[in-house]
Amino acid sequence: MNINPNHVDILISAVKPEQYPELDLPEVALSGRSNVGKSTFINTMIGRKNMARTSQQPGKTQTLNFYNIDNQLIFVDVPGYGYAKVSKKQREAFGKMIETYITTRQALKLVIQLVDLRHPPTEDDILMYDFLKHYDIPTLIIATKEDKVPKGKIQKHIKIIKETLELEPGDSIISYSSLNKEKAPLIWNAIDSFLVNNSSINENE
Ligand SMILES: Nc1nc2c(ncn2[C@@H]2O[C@H](COP(=O)(O)OP(=O)(O)OP(=O)(O)O)[C@@H](O)[C@H]2O)c(=O)[nH]1
Ligand SMILES: [Mg+2]
Repeated sequence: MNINPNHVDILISAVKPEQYPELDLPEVALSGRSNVGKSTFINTMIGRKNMARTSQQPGKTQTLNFYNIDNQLIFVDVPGYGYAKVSKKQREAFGKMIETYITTRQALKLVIQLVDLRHPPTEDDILMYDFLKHYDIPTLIIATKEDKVPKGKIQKHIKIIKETLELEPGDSIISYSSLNKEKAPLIWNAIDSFLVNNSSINENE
């Protein structure tokens, strides 16, 4: 996929379905723990510094943020889970918002679930992956912060993630560093083939 970073727009920040954009484009949503690097991932994949707001403080993203990527697809930045300082009420509201989006959105073609390459997936990561599999959502796992793991240990960490999540055969995992962005073209290819092969999920909704 060839993306022109000058043709990337934030469309809308939504909390409920009436606010989702009405564009006939496939949507790719980002899920993962707070601070795992979802917003940074979007920025580095599109070659823009600050399109999606990032922060060293967890809990930065609080709405579903839709980004029109060069009229080819829409990235949906989603609030992270597992951030202790968010109130119980807010956590429930985020949970509901994400669940509604993932289970009803016809345009959703792929969820990119980000996990931290340094550590085994958390309980929340496992719950999220199981939730996606329960709804048959095609999933690409990106293991972030690859630059913080010694080169010789990367494969071992990937194996632990695969085993802990009990990754399904159709799902792939790619490690990634947003500092060097070396794998961005590879990930674009993976996204591309998911979009070609999975044109319809949630089609009965
Ligand atoms: N070293 C390194 N740091 C990263 C990488 N990706 C993200 N970070 C850093 O991790 C921190 C959190 O990144 P964000 O992109 O804001 O995380 P997020 O998942 O969007 O967080 P929420 O919006 O709270 O859910 C920032 O300080 C990033 O610079 C990476 O590949 N390598
Ligand atoms: Mg974010």
